[in-house]
Amino acid sequence: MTSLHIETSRHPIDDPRYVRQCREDFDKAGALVLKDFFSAGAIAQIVSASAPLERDAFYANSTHNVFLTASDPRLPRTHPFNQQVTSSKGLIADDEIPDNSPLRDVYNDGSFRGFLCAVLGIDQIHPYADDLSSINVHFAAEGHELGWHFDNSSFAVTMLLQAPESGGIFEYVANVRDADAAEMAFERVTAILDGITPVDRLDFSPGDLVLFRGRNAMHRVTPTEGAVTRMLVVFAYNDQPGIGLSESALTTFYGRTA
Ligand SMILES: O=C(O)CCC(=O)C(=O)O
Ligand SMILES: [Fe+2]
Repeated sequence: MTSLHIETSRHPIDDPRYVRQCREDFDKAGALVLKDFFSAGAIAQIVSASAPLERDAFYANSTHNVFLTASDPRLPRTHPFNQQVTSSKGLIADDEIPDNSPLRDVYNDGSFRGFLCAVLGIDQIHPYADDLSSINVHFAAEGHELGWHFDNSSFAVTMLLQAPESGGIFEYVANVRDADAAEMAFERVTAILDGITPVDRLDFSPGDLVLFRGRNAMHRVTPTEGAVTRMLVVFAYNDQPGIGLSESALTTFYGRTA
């Protein structure tokens, strides 16, 4: 148990019984929150190293549809393709994360990667081939939010670094669509956007590890309330080697390609 920064006595990620339980819980709910997964010392170090980077954060074009696709002027304004939501959070990319950050130790840790593979049910896990996508830190200052969307990737691995005073709540509706079957679920999407469908909340605190299947679950983060910025790290991986975002996707998400 040498995994740096991970509370392995509470979360024995090398123990097959513990791993099986996590996988069952994740499969059942489509989400998994492992409380106090990271050591408090590591979180404190990451927060103090990340907070000064907020002023360099990139703020992408602030509106998009739920599918993160282009709108379609041939369809009615009310069609989900044309319903724009706001995402005003900022981020820093992998190449801005210091080389000595504990985030890199965790991201590269063999036991951690093995644990993710086992829980996600994949054979391999690889970093992104581009220089920007693998580790990102998100910042949502007061009033900033992440609008309703489906992720492009089939799974997300995140850790909250700093909770806001209030707001900044992760809301979701599981199994809205089946992306692999090219299902768009326009009616269900509309009912969520219109506030008709009840939504679930995922409750997590700084240091908790969160695994989430965001491709078929529609989700958002509500606006931060109060003066404390919501800060969160996204650990992004692929199940195939050598995959990077396209230049146009990099430009959309980061405003640059390198
Ligand atoms: O900030 C969060 O908790 C979720 C982030 C998210 O959904 C995303 O980056 O796609
Ligand atoms: Fe997402």
